[in-house]
Amino acid sequence: MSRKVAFITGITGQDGSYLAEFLLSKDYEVHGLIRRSSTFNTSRIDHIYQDPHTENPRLFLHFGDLIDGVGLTTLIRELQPTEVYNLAAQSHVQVSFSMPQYTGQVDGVGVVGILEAIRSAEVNTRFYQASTSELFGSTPPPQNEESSFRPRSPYAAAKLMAYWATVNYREAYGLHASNGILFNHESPRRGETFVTRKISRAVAAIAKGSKEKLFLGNLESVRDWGYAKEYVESMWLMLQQDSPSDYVVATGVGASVRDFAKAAFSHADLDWEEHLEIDKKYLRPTEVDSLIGDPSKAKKLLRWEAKTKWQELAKLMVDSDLQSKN
Ligand code: NAP
Ligand code: F7E
Repeated sequence: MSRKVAFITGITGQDGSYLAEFLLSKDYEVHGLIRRSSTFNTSRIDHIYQDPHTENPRLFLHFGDLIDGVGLTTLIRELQPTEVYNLAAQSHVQVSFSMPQYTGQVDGVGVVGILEAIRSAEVNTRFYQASTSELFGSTPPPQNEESSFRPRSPYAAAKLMAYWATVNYREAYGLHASNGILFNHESPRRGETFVTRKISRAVAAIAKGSKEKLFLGNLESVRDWGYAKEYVESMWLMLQQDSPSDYVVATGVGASVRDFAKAAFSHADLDWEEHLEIDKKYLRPTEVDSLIGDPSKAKKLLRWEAKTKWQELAKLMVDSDLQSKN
């Protein structure tokens, strides 16, 4: 049987944790890059981590950082992964306006660093880059692989560099490198400051009586929200294709932030207008008004299709936060 060794950056994040679970279920040996932190930062993967001293451990964690190219080169040379999934990023769009240079270093230059690490380590591997619908920015929907990129944030500008670096390593060096242009995907593991999780947590807290109000910014923006657990399979499918390519991954359905909030409040039998207020501090200097993906290519070539639509997603996230003790 051929070796199946995956290296995942961003394994402690939402997508990294689902992808690690998925690859372990497919009998991969999984290696993840984690950042040194003064507190534990592995809560999303603790349930799949086994003590490396037990018999046949298949998940291994390594300290590193996307901006430490030397460390990445050493690690990649040592591990000889057959698949590399680059999911690490400063992934918060609003935060990128406060930390534009850092976001550029991690999300843009850092990706060149990992591509260069693969090249200089002379490892025979396939590469997945976590690209994003944010690349489309002000281009009106529906957006597909041919739509123009018009980034509207430092985050999107950095991801644009990473997108083209990935394409360039494919063309220049024949690397099996693919961009997954994923539209927003959410889950009970979504970071607490992204809008869907902020809503589901607040709805649960209000239902339990421990909170009164939810403060949000722009309620008009439209997003194509899918379920993260399903989206990680599309990443794997891209690397199983004979040829590398770039794919839009989306549900094809859009809803506004207001729609999502209304659905979440109504699932807990709460009146959204009573609890939702606007706080201008959550408005961004430039906004992306509407992202709705056209996932026809992924459906045709990867035979991948989103199953969970945003209404169901809102319910499952509220249910999970209602059950949670935090
Ligand atoms: P996330 O939950 O914010 O996870 C980000 C991961 O990157 C975490 O493991 C984080 O580590 C790690 N990280 C951050 N900076 C790093 C650095 N300098 N070096 C090494 N690791 C670093 O993000 P996600 O939602 O899972 O998204 C995964 C990827 O897909 C990201 O690249 C994101 O930009 C992209 N994306 C996400 C979506 C979406 O809707 N979720 C859509 C399109 C693209 P810590 O745990 O230590 O912070
Ligand atoms: O905002 C609006 C906000 O932060 C969604 C990342 O995973 O998906 C994500 O980026 C919308 C925006 O996600 C609040 O202005 C209103 O229009 O949940 P978000 P995002 O910016 O779409 C893309 C595809 C990525 O690649 C990114 O990594 O909701 N909004 N009020 C708010 N957003 C937040 N966070 N907080 C609010 O209070």
